[in-house]
Amino acid sequence: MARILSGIKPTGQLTLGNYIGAIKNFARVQHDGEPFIFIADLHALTLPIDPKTLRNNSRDIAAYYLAAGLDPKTTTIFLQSSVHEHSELAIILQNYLYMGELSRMTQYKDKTQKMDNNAIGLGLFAYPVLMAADIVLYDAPRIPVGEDQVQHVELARDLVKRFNNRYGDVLVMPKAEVTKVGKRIMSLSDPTKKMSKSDPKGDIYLSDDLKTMRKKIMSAVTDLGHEVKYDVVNKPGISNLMTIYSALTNKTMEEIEQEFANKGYGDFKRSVADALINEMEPFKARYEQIINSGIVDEVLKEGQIRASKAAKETLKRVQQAVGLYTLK
Ligand code: AQP
Repeated sequence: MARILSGIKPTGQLTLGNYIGAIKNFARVQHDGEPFIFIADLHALTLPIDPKTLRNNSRDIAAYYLAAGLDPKTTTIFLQSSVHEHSELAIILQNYLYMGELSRMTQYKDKTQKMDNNAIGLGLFAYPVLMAADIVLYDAPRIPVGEDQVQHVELARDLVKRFNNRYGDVLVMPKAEVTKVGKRIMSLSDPTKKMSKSDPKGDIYLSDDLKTMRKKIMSAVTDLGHEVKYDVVNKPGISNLMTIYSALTNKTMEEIEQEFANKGYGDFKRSVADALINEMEPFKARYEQIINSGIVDEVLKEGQIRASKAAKETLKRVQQAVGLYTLK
């Protein structure tokens, strides 16, 4: 069974974008591979974050993974920082990615746009190096991510090509698998922008209560006209709500257009809100049960053991390939 690798950064409250683009997708693919799903806590340090918030966010993500149905018996769920091989491999791999490549990454450019050069940490610049290490450490060919992370996976592919050309067949070539529906959920207040943890405007948070979720959907920005039609260029707001509805109900865009053919935006929004509540009510109840039990730490401990075992083997292979003198 091919390995699957992905994770989420505990930088803030998870959004509906993280749920549809990542978590729900992890739950879907978990049975047709051997998944390693982690909490990317080292990546969360690349911008200032309060230590208590980071700790709470990290536990939260583990609980959300479990609430979404990830089965810890078959899916290895772990904290990135609990497997020291991630950092060790990154130190080696940083020599195979170049400054020019790193400075062209969209996420780096976006995040540093308004920052003073003197305040940009090396970690933010080198983020894709650590992410490449995360990916190759588990010999995983399958990397399920939202669309915004594809560029980083492509860079990891360049690195693997470069590394293997020099040392032989050492690293497994990864490939991004983008969620079919919901690869980029947009902000509800500005549907031309990605719904993002770091930009709270127009977000639905998984921590929002059900009433707030409904209110946010009902007040989402829509477009001119009254037709429920999938047209990203001319109807970005309605198209975004259709994507959310489709991801929650498994209905195609054509089916949704037919369902609301003679109805207005109000009716459509009510149905989107109903579908969201329908899914979030039991999901949030499971989360509450999990977060208030000892299960999160148990799962993370077991995950650390299993992930470390896999990571050690790859790190050793890389160390030997580049000529580090490894002891038995
Ligand atoms: N809006 C989105 N639509 C679909 N997928 C999304 N993802 C994030 N936002 C959306 C996917 O969730 C996974 C984890 O993302 P991440 O937290 O590691 O990175 P991110 O996407 O860069 O995070 P944010 O939300 O922009 O906030 P910051 O940067 O502050 O943490 C990924 O698979 C991502 O594609």
